[in-house]
Amino acid sequence: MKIDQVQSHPFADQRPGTSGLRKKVSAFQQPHYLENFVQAIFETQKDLQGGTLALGGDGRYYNREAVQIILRLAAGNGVSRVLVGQGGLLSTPAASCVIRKYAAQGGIILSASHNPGGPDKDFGIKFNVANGGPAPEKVTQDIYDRTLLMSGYRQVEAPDIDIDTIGLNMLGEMQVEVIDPIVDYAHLMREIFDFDAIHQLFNSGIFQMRFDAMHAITGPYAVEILERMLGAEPGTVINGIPKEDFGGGHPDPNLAHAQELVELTQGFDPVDFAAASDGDGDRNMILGKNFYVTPSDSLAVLAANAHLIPGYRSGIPGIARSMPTSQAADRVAEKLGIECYETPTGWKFFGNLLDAGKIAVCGEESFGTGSDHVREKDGLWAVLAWLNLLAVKQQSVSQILNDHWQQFGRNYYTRHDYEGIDSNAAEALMANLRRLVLDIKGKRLGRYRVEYGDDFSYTDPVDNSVSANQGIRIGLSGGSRIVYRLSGTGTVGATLRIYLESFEPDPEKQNQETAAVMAPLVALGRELANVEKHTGRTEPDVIT
Ligand code: VG1
Ligand code: CO
Repeated sequence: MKIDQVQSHPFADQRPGTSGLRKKVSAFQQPHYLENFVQAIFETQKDLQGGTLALGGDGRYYNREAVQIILRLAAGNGVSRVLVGQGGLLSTPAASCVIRKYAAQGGIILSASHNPGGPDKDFGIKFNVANGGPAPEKVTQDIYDRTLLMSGYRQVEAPDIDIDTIGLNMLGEMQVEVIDPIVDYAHLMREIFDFDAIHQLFNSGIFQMRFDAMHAITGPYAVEILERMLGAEPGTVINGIPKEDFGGGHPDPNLAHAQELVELTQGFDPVDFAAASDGDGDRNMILGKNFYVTPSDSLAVLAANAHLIPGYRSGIPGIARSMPTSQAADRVAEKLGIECYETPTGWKFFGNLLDAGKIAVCGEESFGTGSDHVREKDGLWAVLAWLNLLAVKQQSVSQILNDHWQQFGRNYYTRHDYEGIDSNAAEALMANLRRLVLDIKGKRLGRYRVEYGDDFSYTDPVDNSVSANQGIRIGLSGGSRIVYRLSGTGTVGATLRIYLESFEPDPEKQNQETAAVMAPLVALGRELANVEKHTGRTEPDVIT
């Protein structure tokens, strides 16, 4: 089969962010744009030559076209086998599972995660390495550096492959194996969790659940696992058919964007348990009857109770949380006598810790929880972990949380996002904060004393790589904290995130409204950063 050498020119804006390269669909549709980036992957990741690549995406607009483009490039660059999810689909955690199970040398995941999809919305591409996890910074830097030198790419000249039928195809010398995107992942879940106990819970007649797939990738996975394998009643999964534009919404499982689900946990005859996942299936939101579990608390609860789940029966060696995630997990680690690592935002920083066996459970405040079963955060894994706990403990979600807080104390938590602000203004705000924290230690701020202030720098304990400038931390007396960082996943302007937490050891005070408890700290956070002066905004766009 003929291999074309196509001439192109470099694009200056292909630096991957927190989780891959994300741009408007129109950017990816520019001639050579996707091709250049993928060529840079093949040229820098030499193991893929003669190796196996996993390929799939969250089904958003442009997914199918991108799959065909990447297949032609893979064949042009000497990849010997590509495992493609049927329909071009693979959730992010399923892609990680497939890479590991079939010992692929890497994977390409097409997704902009929780960002909206459609012709004028967002698209994205992520490269995962052989451990199944997001490429570490060294790899994304190599890829980016290569994109700046790109002068052409190699692709086979061939018609589209049928990606809708399971089976083996040839593209030139390269095997294209269209695989069931669900089955390997579902098997892995069955190995980890007590499916019998969860099955009984669903059959008890007194337990009702809804899972909101938000018109995104987890629909088919959740129908298979929850309804078919575990016997949840049909209709348990809502918005379960993936759409290219996610039904016009943000496939972002939080209180702002999963309103329909939240309502099912409230009012007359609320369900006992509800959960949602995002565009590519790696995020989760956990709700009980009239109850919202913050992702930071969810991580802490799962870590504290991991031994009740068959896959973690013998205990966990350690926990990790991203820096802005609340310190609830630290308290659990302390009681268990294990280490809790604080890493920069983004799942790629957990990879080394997981590979080295230093941790088994990890999470982020941004609705991400996962474990050493794959190397991505995993929405359905978190849902099954909660179901397993509910089945074993025979308690409600709110009882589990209240018990947890009594034992460990409660870390009230909230995050305020200011979206689409001017990039220069955002940079100026952060620069000011960087100066401010230089001598902030020991100062009094309202009722708090500052215990430390810095721009977070992380030294990976496994390979000693250093990641600096990962966000401003201000640690306050009594376990409170304010954290500032700019998002690395947006596609328009800048997004400022302010993360706030406040510790409450007194069980009598652990059932207050989060907004009321956090109000003084929120005000302090805004003042310190001069948010209004820099951005003109008085209120955040999203509060989670
Ligand atoms: C956000 C979250 C981060 C998460 C990342 C990818 O990044 O804060 O915790 O890992 O999204 O999640 P940022 O840079 O915008 O704050 V996903 O579900 O988009 O793959
Ligand atoms: Co995601």
